Amino acid sequence: MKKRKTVYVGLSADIMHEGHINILKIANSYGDVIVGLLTDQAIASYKNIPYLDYKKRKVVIENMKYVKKVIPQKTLDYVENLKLIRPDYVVHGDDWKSGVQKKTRERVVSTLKKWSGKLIEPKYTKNISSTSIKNKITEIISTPENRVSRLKRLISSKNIVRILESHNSLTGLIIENLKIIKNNKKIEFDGMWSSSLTDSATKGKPDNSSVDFSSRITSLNEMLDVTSKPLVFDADNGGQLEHLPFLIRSLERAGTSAIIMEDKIGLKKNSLFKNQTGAKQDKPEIFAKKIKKICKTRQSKDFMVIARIESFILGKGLKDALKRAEIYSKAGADGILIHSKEKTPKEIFSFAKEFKKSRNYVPLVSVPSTYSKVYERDLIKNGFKLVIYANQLLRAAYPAMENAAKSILNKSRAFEIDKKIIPIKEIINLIKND
Ligand code: SPV
Ligand code: MG
Repeated sequence: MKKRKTVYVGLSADIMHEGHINILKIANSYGDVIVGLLTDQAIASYKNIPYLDYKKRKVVIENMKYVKKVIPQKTLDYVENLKLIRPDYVVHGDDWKSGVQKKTRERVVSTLKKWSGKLIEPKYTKNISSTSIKNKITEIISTPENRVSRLKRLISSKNIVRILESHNSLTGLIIENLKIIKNNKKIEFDGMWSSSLTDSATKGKPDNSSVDFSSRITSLNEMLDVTSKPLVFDADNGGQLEHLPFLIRSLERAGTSAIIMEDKIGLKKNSLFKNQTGAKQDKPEIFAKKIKKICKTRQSKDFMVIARIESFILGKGLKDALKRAEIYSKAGADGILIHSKEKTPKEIFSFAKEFKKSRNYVPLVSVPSTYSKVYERDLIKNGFKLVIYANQLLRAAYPAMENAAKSILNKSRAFEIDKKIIPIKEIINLIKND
C-alpha cells in the first residue's frame, strides 16, 4: 500500500468554525494531517491570549475526524516544526499573504523548498468570526470563574501584562474595546485596575479608606457588568485580618482576578504624597498572616494575592524591601508590587535584580506613576511581569471636563466647546443597545 503523505496545518483553534473545518478537510484530502496547535504564548506574541487555554483547545482539535495528530507550535513561526516533521504539504487559508503573518508565510515557502514540499492555500472563508460569535464568547469569558483565572493565564503567556486604571463603567469599556496596531501586532490593555485613589476621587473623597469596601465593590461590579477583561483590586492594607475572608469572598464571587494589598498600618495615606510622616509599615510577620489568610480563604488558586511593599516609599531601603519580599512570598503571595515614588525606576530595578536570585521569586509588579518615562521594554528586561498605569484616565478626564465647564462660563453659551467635545450623535450611539 502506498504510504499516505504528511500534511501540516498550523492552527490556534480558539473559536472553531466551518472555515477551519474546510481547511482541515482539504488538508486531509492530501494526506495525514498533523496540526501544529499554537501555544498560548505563541498566540500572545502577536495578539491577545486565546479564550480557551492550550489543553482545552487540544481536546477539541485532536478529536476531529480529519486530524491524525496534534503537536504544540511554540512560536508564530512554523520553521522549527516543519524541520522536525518535513511534511509533504502545508495547508493554510490564503488570508496570510498580507498582514501580520506575511513573513511567516514566506519562511514556510522557503523551508518547504528544501524537500520539495508544497504550500496549499484554499480560499479564506470570509465573515465567519462574526460579531455574534464574539459576543457570545464575551458572555462566556466574563463569567466570574473564567475571568478570575484569566490574569494568571495572561501572566504566564505574555512578556508583560498591561493594566490601566478604571474608575467607572465607561473607563472599563475603553479598556475593554480599545485596540491599536503597532509593528504588525494588535495591542490592547489586558485588564483594569480598581484604584483606591481614583475610585475615592471620583466620589469626591480622599484616598484614606473613607470610601469603604462595600462602596468600592459596588463600583467594581458596575465595571464587571459591562466588560470581560480581568480586574485587579487595590485593597489598601486589606483592613482587619478577621474581616478579610468576607472581602475575598465578595471579590472572587464578582470575578476579580487579583487583590493587591499594601504593608502599611494606621490611617491610610496615599503613597505618592511627599510627606509620609505618620505612615507606618506593618511588621512583616503580621502582614504575612494576612497573605496566608487570603490563600486559605480563596476558592480558586487562580485568584492572585499580590503583596505591595512600601519600604521605598517610607525610606526603608533595599534590604528591608528584600527581607519583606522573602517573607511575603513564603507566606503565599503570587506576586510582589514593589512601590516607588522616585522619578526614575532605579530603586525598583535594583530590587528586581536582587530578588531574581531568590528561590522564592514571584512575578513583579510596577506602578510607574512618578517614573513614567520608563518604557515597558525596560520593565520587561528587568523582570517585571505586570505594569499598572494607576490613575491616567481620571487625570485625563478631570481637566477636560473642567475646561468644558470653564468655556461655558466664559462664553455664556456652549457653542465654543461643542467643537472640542464628542458630538451628541456619537455619545448617544456610544453604548450599543442590541
Ligand atoms: C492607587 O491607585 O490607589 C494606588 C497606587 O494605590 S498609588 O496611588 O501610587 O498609591
Ligand atoms: Mg491605592
